[in-house]
Amino acid sequence: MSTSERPRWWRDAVIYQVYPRSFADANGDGIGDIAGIRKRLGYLSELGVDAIWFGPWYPSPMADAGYDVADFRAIEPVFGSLAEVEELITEAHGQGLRIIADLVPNHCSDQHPWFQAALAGGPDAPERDLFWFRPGRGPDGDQPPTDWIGEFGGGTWTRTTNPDGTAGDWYLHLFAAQQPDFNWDHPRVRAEFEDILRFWLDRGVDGIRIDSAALLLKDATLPEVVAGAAHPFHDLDGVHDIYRSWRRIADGYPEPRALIGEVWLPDRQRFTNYLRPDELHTAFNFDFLSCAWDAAALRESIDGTLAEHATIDAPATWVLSNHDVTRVVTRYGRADTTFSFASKREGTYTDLELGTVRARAAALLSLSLPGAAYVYQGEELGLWEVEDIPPALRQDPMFPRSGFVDPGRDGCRVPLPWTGDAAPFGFSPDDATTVPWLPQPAAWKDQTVQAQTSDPHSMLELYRQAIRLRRELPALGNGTLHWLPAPDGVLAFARDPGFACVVNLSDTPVPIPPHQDKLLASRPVDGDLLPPDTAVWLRM
Ligand code: TEU
Ligand code: CA
Repeated sequence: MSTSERPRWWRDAVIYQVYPRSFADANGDGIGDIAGIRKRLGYLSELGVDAIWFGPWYPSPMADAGYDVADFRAIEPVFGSLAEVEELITEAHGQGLRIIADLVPNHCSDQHPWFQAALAGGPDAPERDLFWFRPGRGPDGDQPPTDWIGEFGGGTWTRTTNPDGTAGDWYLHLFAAQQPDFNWDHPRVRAEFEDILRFWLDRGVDGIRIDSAALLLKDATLPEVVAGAAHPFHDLDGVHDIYRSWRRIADGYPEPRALIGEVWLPDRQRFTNYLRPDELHTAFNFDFLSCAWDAAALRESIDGTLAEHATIDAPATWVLSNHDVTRVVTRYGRADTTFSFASKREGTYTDLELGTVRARAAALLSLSLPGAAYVYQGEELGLWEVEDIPPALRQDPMFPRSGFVDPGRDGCRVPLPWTGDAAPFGFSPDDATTVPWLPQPAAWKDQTVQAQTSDPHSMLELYRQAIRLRRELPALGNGTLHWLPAPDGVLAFARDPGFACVVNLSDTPVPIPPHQDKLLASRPVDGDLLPPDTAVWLRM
């Protein structure tokens, strides 16, 4: 289908997340690149997805895997060139695939020219106003301006040294110290990002994923974080004006463009505020991503999501994982199947076989709920979290910033296995000079695209069939559902015309409701009993 035929495509798309460092490495330096992605585009169109979201591809010192951006209008040379990205966009469009770029407006790299000028110019540099420079507390100014805890753990301020060598002001960074926060109260910051937005939309990008979208504004009086009081940097009301102006820009293009928010907020109403008709088009459903493998909890998450989105006619999204969270197969194999940044601990026992069975059922659940669905690269291969990466090879700043307690996010970012029996599994060419930037487990020989292709029981073929059916069946995609009567521990819903999905999360087999055909099951179903941890799609 050509990309112009479905105007509000984001409402029911299947969106595949490519993590550029780990997708495919064409030049053999062990790091994924644009040329590698272009070689593997056929894989994505064959998988049947509608759009591809690319993690940040900008020049970056990689203090936070590219979320520390040094130039928002160029491409990291390790990944390739702007010309190659332009060709990628054209090729993807030719195959009916839409492209989503990742924009990081909350902060930049400490190597960004504005921040460099702010440091070099000393305390009076006008560029300091583009960031949050403040004197320290205490007689010598050696105490940070606030005691805020950053999103990666640890403090949020780093002290600078003046050009004359004396100790200077502190600057704010909600993430790593190499990621100074922009001051969004400054008109130049706003104008700059409107221009950057146009830069990418002008290049034919169909959507923009907005990183840390709820964090941009800060309370300039810098109060401490107090339970029950307004938070100094989460979800300030004024942030909505920024997205209203971005929406006007996006809507100014003839072809439909989508703004997609990364909004982590526990309050569903505060979350959907970002999706009002004149703001963002859609946002990731982290409520669903964080939910336990439990029928009552999932039903509550699904109902709460749909009800809240319906109030403003916004499309729901269904997300099982991304590059920040524990891989689904690992999470669902643990005793505690929820996700939270605070309780993410490696080495907790996990039953990968059980986790895989559940992840298969979860795939059929998330691909049949009303709205859009996201697939994080490797989810379709059933990859698990790599928990034994040697500490010396870990790259994620979360690891050192947590005092080496939180293992960080490297375990879900290991390069994809494509072919062959040994690392690099076709991720890099056979004659590559360098090993992949994170080591791949030897056991991934059974998880490669090649090994799974044509195996009717593989995760990959399950995803391929489910996405194909989702395209064929008019009942799937955006719309509504109604719940069917079901025993405790079972999710059963129907969608018109003539479709039902039943997921058994209880520990005993349950009868499958009367139906015409079984369209697809997450594992073999014998007769009319649905085994535990299994999902089935039915023609009614
Ligand atoms: O993640 C943002 C993010 O996960 C936090 O804002 C989240 O709210 C917090 O950790 C919860 O306590 C995005 C990217 O996805 C991530 O990879 C980057 O490291 C981060 O922004 C900084 O750019
Ligand atoms: Ca490379």
